[in-house]
Amino acid sequence: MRISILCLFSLATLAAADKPVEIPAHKPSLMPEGTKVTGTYGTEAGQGFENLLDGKDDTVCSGGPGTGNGDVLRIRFVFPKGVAKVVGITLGASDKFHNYFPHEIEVAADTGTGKFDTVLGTIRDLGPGQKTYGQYPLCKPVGVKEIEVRITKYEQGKGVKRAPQISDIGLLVAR
Ligand SMILES: [Ca+2]
Repeated sequence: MRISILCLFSLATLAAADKPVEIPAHKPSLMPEGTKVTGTYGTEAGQGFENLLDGKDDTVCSGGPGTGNGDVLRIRFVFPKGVAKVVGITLGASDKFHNYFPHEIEVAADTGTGKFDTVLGTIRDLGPGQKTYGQYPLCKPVGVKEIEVRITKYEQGKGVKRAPQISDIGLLVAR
């Protein structure tokens, strides 16, 4: 038992350290129909978490005043049936005015344990506007029930501190 726990820990450590892993050919995918999205911070009116799901860059999710207080910010996606062969995520653009944008995002999954205890990987060197936009393969294919996007480092802006703006979050799945 002790050995298997150590093995799990080692795998998580490897993923978090961004060691090279063989990631098969993949394609971007919107979050499945019926996905429920919530976050640990408040959003501006009309710019809520649901705007992350529509595949459109002109609908954005923006934090309310004071939400960018330095804490790790979490956005959770609960899938109606689970999704097979996930290898990463896609991100839309961030704040084009260079005020509120992510630097680093960790992606964790619930693979059926009921906890977000599988770290798929960490995305570094994000930034304002199009610098955050892109496809981010992270891991070997894994089946997931839920995803937690953790914004671990971010620009808080000057004056009013806000959680980073993001226009969309999708999945990357193996072909
Ligand atoms: Ca959107």
